[in-house]
Parts: sequence; C-alpha cells; structure tokens
Amino acid sequence: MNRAKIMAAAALAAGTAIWGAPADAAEVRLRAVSSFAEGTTGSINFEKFIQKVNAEGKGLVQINYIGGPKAIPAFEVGNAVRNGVVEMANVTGAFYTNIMPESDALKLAQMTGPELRKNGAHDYINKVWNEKMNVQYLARSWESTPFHLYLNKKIDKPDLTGLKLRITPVYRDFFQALGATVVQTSPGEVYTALERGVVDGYGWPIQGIFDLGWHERTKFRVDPGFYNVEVGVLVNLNAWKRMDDKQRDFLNRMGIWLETLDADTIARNEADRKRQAEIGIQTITLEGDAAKQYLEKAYEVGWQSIIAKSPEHGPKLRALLSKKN
Ligand code: 173
Repeated sequence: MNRAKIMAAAALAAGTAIWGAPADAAEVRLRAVSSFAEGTTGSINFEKFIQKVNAEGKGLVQINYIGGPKAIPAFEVGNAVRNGVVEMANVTGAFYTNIMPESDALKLAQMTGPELRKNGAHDYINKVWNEKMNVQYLARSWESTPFHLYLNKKIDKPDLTGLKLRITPVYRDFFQALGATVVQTSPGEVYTALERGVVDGYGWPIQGIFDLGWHERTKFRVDPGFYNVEVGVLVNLNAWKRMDDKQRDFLNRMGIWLETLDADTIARNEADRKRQAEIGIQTITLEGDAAKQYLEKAYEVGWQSIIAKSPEHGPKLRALLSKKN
C-alpha cells in the first residue's frame, strides 16, 4: 500500500473522512427533558416526536429522553437547555421568563405554529431566542388550547378580589388586575396547594386537570378561556451549530411534523371539556360585555407587561403574533 492508501484506511478505521470530502457527522445523541411530567398532557406530543425521531433518525440523530420535572424542576428547564446541561427541552415560555421576559409573549399568539412560520414570526422568535437564550426554537409541541381559571369559590362577575390563586407568569398580571392575590407554583405542587386549601383556585389550560388528580379538588371552571398554550421544543444553540445540515434539516422536518399533531391536541381539549362537565365541574360563564371585558383585559395587561419588560422586542412580537382584524 502506498502512503495515501494507508492514511485513507486509517482514517476510515477511525471513522473520519479525509481529503476534504464533506464529513458525515457521526450520529448525534441529544439529551432531552420535558418540563411536564412524563405521559401527561404537556409531554404527550413531545414524546411522540421523540419516538419518531428515534425511529427515523438512526445514524443521524437520536434523542435520549431523561424525563420530566423529576429530572430537572420545571422552572429550571430553561436554564438547563441554555447552558447545555441538556441539549433539548420541551418547555413553555412561562417557565423561563427569568432568562428572557419575551418568552411569556408566546401565550399571546393568535396564530398557530405553521402560520407563524409563514408570516416571519418563527424566524424573528429564533433571532431573539438565539441571542437571549442560546437556543433554537424548533417547533411547537402544544398549542391551540385556551387557559382557564378554575375555582373552588363561586364568582358571578370578573372580580377576583379576596381570592388567592395559584399562578405562573402566564396568569400573574391578568389575575392580579382582576383583584386576586397570587402564589406561584409549578404544576407538580398544585394538588397539595388545593388539598391544603392554600389556594382558592388556579390557572391551567382546558386540558390536563385529570393528569395529576386536580379534578378531585375543583368545583368551578370560568369560561371563556383566554390566551393560547405555547409549549415549544428548544435545542441548545451550541448543539444545534455542532450538527451538520442534514441533521438540522431532519430535525426541522420532524419539528414541522410535530406541529401536525395539533389536531390530536384539539380533540383532547374537547374530550377533557366534556369529561369536566360529566364529573360535575360547574361552568361559570361570563356572558356578553363581561366576557368581552375579561378577554380585553387579559390581552391588554398581557402585552403591557411584555412591552414594559422588553421595549425592544415587545412591540414587534405583538405585531407578529396578533391577528390582524
Ligand atoms: O403551569 C402552568 O399553568 C403554565 O404556565 C402552563 C403553560 C403551558 C401549558 C400548561 C401550563
């Protein structure tokens, strides 16, 4: 063998390519966590995404799913994916407002993930999320779902004076604007807060109150719902840049597929709405002007709060995420 051939053989044995041929990166393994418990509403679509990536990405990308908030607490997940403690996270913006206040704006989006890809919002989000959070925002894993106020005390108008409510940043400004006292907890602490009577109610989407048994401790749901759930799949930016185009394209394709699971989400919303009624959770429906004012207040204080904290990106996000009417 001549010298060149020997080198080529050695390089092949070592799994590397030589002579400037574009190297196929070795299969990349991404450690992933979810900010919602395994198998619950907030993780279902993400877990399906992981299955598909692992089935179709052999030799290219594999995801090592570490699990839910038992591995990393919900409000720490943002930091973990930013710092590369994990390379991928399924997390809602409300859980990492400590890193970038803009994250909580995504609940105010009036369009779906696929629509936001078309109108430039997805690219803008990625510019800001790259810069401020060191992550790539791959795709939405949960959307098209309103949040609601759940109560154990009856109200007959949108006045929450005297009520103590469990919140996250999603609901804080809105519930406070309606007079409530608030206490922040992760989802994992809601049941105990209800059981001990520490709170008179809580904010949560239409879907998911059965997962951790909260329905046993819930008397009323207030309609209409407000805002829109946003849970996204974030990829640590260093890990994203280390991958090659083929790997990034594959993950982007899987992300677009993930957003097609939205139809399942919408079906689960309806199933849970029905089940809530069946087990006797009463609906308090704000009608007419009361409903209109409730929703207007929600969006007004929501955007006010984002724009006050991010005068640079808040107005642009508002323009990109709001439906023109
Ligand atoms: O914990 C929460 O109530 C919350 O902020 C949230 C956000 C998105 C989906 C589900 C819950």
